[in-house]
Parts: sequence; structure tokens; C-alpha cells
Amino acid sequence: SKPVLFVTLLDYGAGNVRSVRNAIRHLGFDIKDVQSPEDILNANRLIFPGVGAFAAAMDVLNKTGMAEALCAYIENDRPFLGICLGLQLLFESSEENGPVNGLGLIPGGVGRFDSSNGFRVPHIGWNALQVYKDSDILDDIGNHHVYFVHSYRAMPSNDNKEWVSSTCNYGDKFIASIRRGNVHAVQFHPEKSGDVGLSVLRRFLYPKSHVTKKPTQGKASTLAKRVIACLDVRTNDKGDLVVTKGDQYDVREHTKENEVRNLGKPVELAGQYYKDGADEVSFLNITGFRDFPLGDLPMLKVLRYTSENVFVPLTVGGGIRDFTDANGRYYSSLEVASEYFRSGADKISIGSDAVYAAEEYLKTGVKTGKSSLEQISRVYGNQAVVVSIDPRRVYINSPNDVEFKAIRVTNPGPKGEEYAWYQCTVNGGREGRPIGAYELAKAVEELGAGEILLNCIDCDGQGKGYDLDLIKLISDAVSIPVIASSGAGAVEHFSEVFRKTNASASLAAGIFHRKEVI
Ligand code: 1PR
Repeated sequence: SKPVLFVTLLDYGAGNVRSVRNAIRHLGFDIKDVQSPEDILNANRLIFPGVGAFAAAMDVLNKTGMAEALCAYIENDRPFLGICLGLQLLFESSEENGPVNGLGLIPGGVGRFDSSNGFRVPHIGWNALQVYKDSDILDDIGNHHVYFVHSYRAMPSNDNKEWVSSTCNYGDKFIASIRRGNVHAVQFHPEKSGDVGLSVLRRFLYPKSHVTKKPTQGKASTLAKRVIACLDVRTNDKGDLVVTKGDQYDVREHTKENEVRNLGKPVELAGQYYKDGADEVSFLNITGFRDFPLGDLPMLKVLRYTSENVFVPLTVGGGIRDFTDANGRYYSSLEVASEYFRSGADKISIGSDAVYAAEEYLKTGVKTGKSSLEQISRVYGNQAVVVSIDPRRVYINSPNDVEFKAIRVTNPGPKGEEYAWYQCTVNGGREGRPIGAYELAKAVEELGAGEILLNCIDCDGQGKGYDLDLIKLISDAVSIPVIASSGAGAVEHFSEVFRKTNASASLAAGIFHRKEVI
């Protein structure tokens, strides 16, 4: 039998490193977890996927003596790969909830992206690198894009230029990777960058198995627009978790039995969409609002199995809120989200509960810090929190007819109405609320959402294109990324929404299920 190969993993328990673990195993390595500073010093190769906030991470590293061990390990030029925060921590300090001191191995500080020049923060998505020097692990990248998700970044300078192996442009030119000897770190997520990301990990894990090539010169590029495959999941009447898809949110067949439309198995379909090239995969547990999601163990299993083979970002939504079960046990939304993260989600998506939080915030003007949105983004970072909006178009004759933001619509309503507002709903479109999509989007941005998934009930499943009026309204109103959703029926619809609005990504369901686009 093959000898067992080990890589040491520094996971200080601040978040989900499941996908890094899955990617390492996928590449044929077993994992030894760091329990003490000695484990760092004794490692043959060490991977440090930093998660959570900079200050909290430094705190743990200092208290456990691991900071010192890490410095010694790196100064001795031992094989090291830092990922994301695992790159940032090598620098002298960070502005994140700070200034806070870092490990101080690389000159320079880590600062926040500037959103004032129109760049949305967090920087989420696929971007190309400019590779400067032979960095070994980046040899297969070429012009391929890799996946980033972060709000803070380190900048190249004269003082750290001996370390910088590649940069990336996003408003600023920032450090995408460093390399000195056997020490590597990357700001992007190789474990979420599909095949090209796996090649980066492979080159770190099997350093002698390749011939060094000349560094490939990536072209400067802009952040790519993402295409997200969405799987609406629910339990059917037989109790099986199935992928379904509605027409304007109605997922039942119009037959005598009235059964839930069954389009296949979630893990299989997600794997298929990954192979077909989806940039991200989302699962929405569409009946999560009535079933307690932690009671819904199949959904956690779906995430676990999916994340073993799908190496792009996974989002899961449905039912994220505080909950008291039949036995009187209370679960906070944070516990629910944590369970999703532990099972392999990179982001969670909140629907109904975010509507209530936004209504409350607009009424009182006070951020209590207690809403699920605020709590989860405080602990996991706002890049991990998506708010899913389910608005329905309401036509009106004049923008003064309602207290909500109304716009002139491209296509007038059935009675010739020239204006509309977009009413938010909860519980899968079943209940309209006294808040518009515009008001909601702005409020949840303030409360800590990192991204908005913008559905439109009227367009859902219709295949007639996105609601461009709505998407333009919302993507111009906020500075976080907006994912356009509902209505894609042809390839042109994707290019149209990117041409005509400021959406950062487009999501679709039906068109993929029907295999119309690969
Ligand atoms: O309220 O936090 O429990 O979250 C519930 C989540 O489930 C929300 O994100 C909500 O959007 C979603 N949801 C609830 N009911 C339905 C339903 O369809 N009956 N699905 C539902 C939402 C809409 C999109 C769909 C796009 C693209 N699905 O995600 O995938 O409209 O479809 P298309 O490309 O076929 O047009 P909570």
C-alpha cells in the first residue's frame, strides 16, 4: 500500500477550515492537527488557513505560544503555506479592529480596501494575478482566475518586495501571494478556486514532482463577474431531500397529487454544476422557515458530502434564526449558522430573519447587535453573511403613493401604472412586509451583510430575463456586492444583467436544471 503522507494543519478553531481539509485529503494527504507549539516545530509541511478576525487570531496564537513557534518555523525556512488571514498575520500589523500587531515577519501593515472609489468591499470573487517571480506553487495559474474573499489586504512596498511573488488589482494593487524559499502564503483561497486552486495546493504538497517553469505572466484584469448555480432544496412529501424549482415560488406540480417538483439529488447536482464550471454553488433550504434546520440533519449531510468534491464557494440558506425546539431547548441563530459552517458552508444566507431585523432597525435607529445578521457577521466576518431578499413588484401610479422607494418601470403594469415598489416578503414569499427592497438592502448593509442575493418573485422561473429595474436600483444603492437572481432563461440574460446593472454576480436555477446552459 502507498505510504501515508502527512501535512500539519494549524486550525485554531475560529471558523470553517473544512474545505481546506477536504482539498488536502482529495490530494492524497492525511492531516495532523497542531495541538501544541511543538507540533509546529516538528512539522514537515505546515498549512495555516487563517480564518476569522485578525485580532482574535493573534490573541489565540500569542496565548498558546504558537506565535513564537510559527516565527521560529518560518525563520528556519521550513515548508509553510498560509492562506488568506494566514498571509496577513505574517505582516507587522493590521487595521482590522486595530491597529493590532501581527507576527512581524514581513514588513508592512494590512489595511482595509477603500470603497469610496466605487470598488465594493468585501472583494469577493475571481480575479487574475500578476506573477512576478518564480513562485513554484503558482506555476499552473497563467491567466486563470482564483477566488478571493476579504476586506483587508497587504500592499507591496520597497520594504517587502523580496517577499512578494504576485499581486492583484482591486482599486489598489495588493499582495496576492508571497514566497521566500520554502515559505509561501496566498491571499486567495486555493481550496475554493476549482482545479487551478487544487494545483496550487498540489504544488505545495508535492514540491519535487514537477519541473520548474518560467513564471507565467498573468494579464492585469478586473474582478470577473460570477455565475452561481442555485439549488432550492426541500423535503418532499416522502421525506426525501430533493432539489426543486418553482414558478414564482410555487414548487408543486399542477397535477392531482400536487407533489413537490423533484429535479434530482442535491449532492449529485451540486457536483455536476461544479464540473460544468459554476463559480459558486448555493443551497436554499426553502422550507427552513418552518422546519428547524438542525432538526434537518439531511441538509447538514448534503453540505458535508458536497464539500468533499466541490472546490468552489458554497452558500447555504434557510431557517437561520433563533429557535426553541419542542423540548424547550433554545438554539441561537449563531449556533445554527455555526453548524452550517462546520458542515462545509463558506457563507450562510438569511432571508426572513433579516427582514425583521431591518424593520426593527429602521423603526428604532438602534443597532442592538443581537440580530442573527449582526451576530453571525461579527463572529464570522461580513463576507460570510448573505442576505437573501424575496421582493414582489407592486405597481403604483405615482411614486408618492407609498412611503417606500419607488421607481419608474421599463414596462408599465397591467393598468398602465408607470411606477412600482418592491415589497419584501418572508416565509418563502407567503407574507408581504411593510418594507421595500431598497430600504431593506441599505439597512442590512449597515447591519453587517457582506452580500445581497436579490431575487424577484415575479420573475422567478419565468426564463424571461432578470428584473433589470430592480437590480439596477439595488446595486446602485449599496456598496456591497449584489447577486442578481430570478428569471435567467438564456445566455444573453447573464451578459445583459452585467452590461446594464452593477450586479457583481448572477444566480440562476431553472436554466441549469433544464441543462440549457453548460
Ligand atoms: O427565510 O431565511 O428561511 O430563507 C429561505 C430562503 O429560501 C430564502 O433565500 C428564499 O429566497 C428561499 N425560498 C423560499 N421559498 C422559495 C420558493 O421558491 N418557494 N426559493 C425560495 C427561492 C429563488 C431563487 C431561485 C431564483 C432563480 N428561490 O433562489 O433560485 O429565483 O430561479 P430561476 O433562475 O429558475 O428563475 P429564510
